[in-house]
Amino acid sequence: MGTTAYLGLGSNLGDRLANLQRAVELLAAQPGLKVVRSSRVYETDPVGGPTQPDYLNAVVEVDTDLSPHELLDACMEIERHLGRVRDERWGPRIIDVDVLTYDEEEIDDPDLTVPHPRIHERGFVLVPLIELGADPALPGGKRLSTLRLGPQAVLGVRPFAPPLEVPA
Ligand code: GSY
Repeated sequence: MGTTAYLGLGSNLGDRLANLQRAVELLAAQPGLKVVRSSRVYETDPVGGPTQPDYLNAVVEVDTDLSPHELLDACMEIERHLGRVRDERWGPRIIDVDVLTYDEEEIDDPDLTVPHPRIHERGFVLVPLIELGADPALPGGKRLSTLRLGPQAVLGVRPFAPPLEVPA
């Protein structure tokens, strides 16, 4: 197809693992998008927001012909389909599908910032990206592989389940 992008998936409401798996299936059903592989699933302490349940997080690599904004729209449509209500900013959610990177592109639009501005601060994104051997450029231009991460980077990120199944 065309462009490699990494998407972050998260869920901390309902059947969290089923929500992540369903998101992968819906992504794979999108025209112009192929899910290449998934990281394993991690259980992670919630970062920010109110007191809320632990998350399950994973990162998927996709190969896509969609533009960055078309990809964002597809992610938001999947969130809506799975019943996500965008209410409290850092609050609990059935599903979150974030565009983390889109090839080497830097986009700074009101509705889409790529690379995602908080990748390098979030263990629940860093650890699955490292597992996949992905080395995207981060906000500010540094590569993930050049970061010296302290123990806090992996704190609260626990392997939970094998990689999500990627439909053929
Ligand atoms: O940014 C996505 C939603 N989110 C998460 C998440 O996915 N995982 C963890 N561990 N904490 C989070 N806080 C928010 S908001």
